[in-house]
Amino acid sequence: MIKFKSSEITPEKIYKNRRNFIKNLGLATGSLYLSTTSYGLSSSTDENELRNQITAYNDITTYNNYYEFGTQKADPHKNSENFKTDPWSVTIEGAVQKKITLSMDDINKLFATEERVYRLRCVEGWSMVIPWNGFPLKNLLSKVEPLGKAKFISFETIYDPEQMVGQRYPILKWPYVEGLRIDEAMHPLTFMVTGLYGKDLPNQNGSPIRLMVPWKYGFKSAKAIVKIKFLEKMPKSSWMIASPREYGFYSNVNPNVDHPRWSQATERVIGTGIWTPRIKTLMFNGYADEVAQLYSGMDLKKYF
Ligand SMILES: Nc1nc2c(c(=O)[nH]1)N[C@H]1C(S)=C(S)[C@@H](COP(=O)(O)O)O[C@H]1N2
Ligand SMILES: [Mo]
Repeated sequence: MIKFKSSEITPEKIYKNRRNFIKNLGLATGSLYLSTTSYGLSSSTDENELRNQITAYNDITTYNNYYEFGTQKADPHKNSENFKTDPWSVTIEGAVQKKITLSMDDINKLFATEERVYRLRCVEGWSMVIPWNGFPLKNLLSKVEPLGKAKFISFETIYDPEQMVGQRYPILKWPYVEGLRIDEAMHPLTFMVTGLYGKDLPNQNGSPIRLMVPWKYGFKSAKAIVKIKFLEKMPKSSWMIASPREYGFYSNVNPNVDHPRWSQATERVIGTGIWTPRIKTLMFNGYADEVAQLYSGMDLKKYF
């Protein structure tokens, strides 16, 4: 394998080099949910190639939604530079036998990280493919004993308007809150993210720890989480409070259920040129085989 001085190369080059290396050995990469033949530099507009191509590190880290740091795509990258993520701790509380607080050091010691290459489909109609590092949320949840009456879980981002300029304005109800049903939270695809491209998670992507639920619209994946609560009742997320007719609790990616103001049938792949056609959005963002049974018998137009 070719050796680089680490100062000479971007994480992307290290990453692609490592993946090629792994591929040449004929080993699996741990990216169980995407084809491993699909990265590369092709400019082909073949839809599946576009759908599976890993997004460039630069795009993943400079085109962000993180309203705590501003509403323009370039704002989080610019405004989160000095955000303090150490010390950090996550508290799990609510309908549990005994609440716990874990520091990031505890979390890093307790849970071995793995890589998951997941699609991220934003409700706005764009998508990326991101090589995340982290561990299944269920591993973290197994550290508490939920009470029988617990049915839902909420996730809260840190509230710190001194550091987060966006929280000084009532753009959303702060802190940012999201929620899942317990069975969704316990699903093996539901992931706590602590890194990407094999590096520490950049501040603009939700450092030091964020959620990733790949079959749901991106806004379900709350960033910079400090609190996780077991609940009897369905929590109201910040987006549901902001606009209930546009944003539902489930927010499963669904090409057949349009947003009131635009179609959800197709998506723009970030990093491709403006002339590159949009690709078709897949049911449950392509994860239907794994997750469709969670919603059997449910009217997904009603429970959007
Ligand atoms: N706390 C918080 N989490 C958030 C958001 C936000 O504004 N605040 N934006 C969400 C939206 S709309 C998307 S699409 C994803 C974007 O994640 P990325 O910037 O890592 O691509 O983060 C989600 N998590
Ligand atoms: Mo989004």
